[in-house]
Amino acid sequence: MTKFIIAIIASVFVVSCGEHSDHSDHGDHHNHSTTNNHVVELVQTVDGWTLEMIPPDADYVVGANEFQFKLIDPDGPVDATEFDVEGWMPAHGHGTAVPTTVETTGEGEYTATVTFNMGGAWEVQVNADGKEFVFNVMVPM
Ligand SMILES: [Cu+2]
Repeated sequence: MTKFIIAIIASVFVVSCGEHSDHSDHGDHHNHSTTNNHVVELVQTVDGWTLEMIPPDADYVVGANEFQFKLIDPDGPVDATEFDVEGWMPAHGHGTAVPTTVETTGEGEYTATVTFNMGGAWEVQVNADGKEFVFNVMVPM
């Protein structure tokens, strides 16, 4: 007997920005990285500084989300004097209700807790000594 194994790889990118479908059921709940597949450049370079954003292992949630960041320049890790992280929802023109906390763990590494207060398309904006990075994230409704 010969078995044929057919692998179907479906890449589905659903972009529903600006549209608010109000599903109250949670039948489509995934444990892993549904939203993290909405990638998005997780590594960005601005003026010679490269910032990598490491999102939480699980899906983004309405509530607290922990992000890790690694900042380097051509010489290695950069400990910025100022490392500011903000959540911003462009469609509605608002930030987070709860201020974002940032911890510098040294060696160019930072941890930020961003508390999204609603589902939808958000930006995680990072200002590292005046260099501005923007990462797009999709928080499930
Ligand atoms: Cu909003």
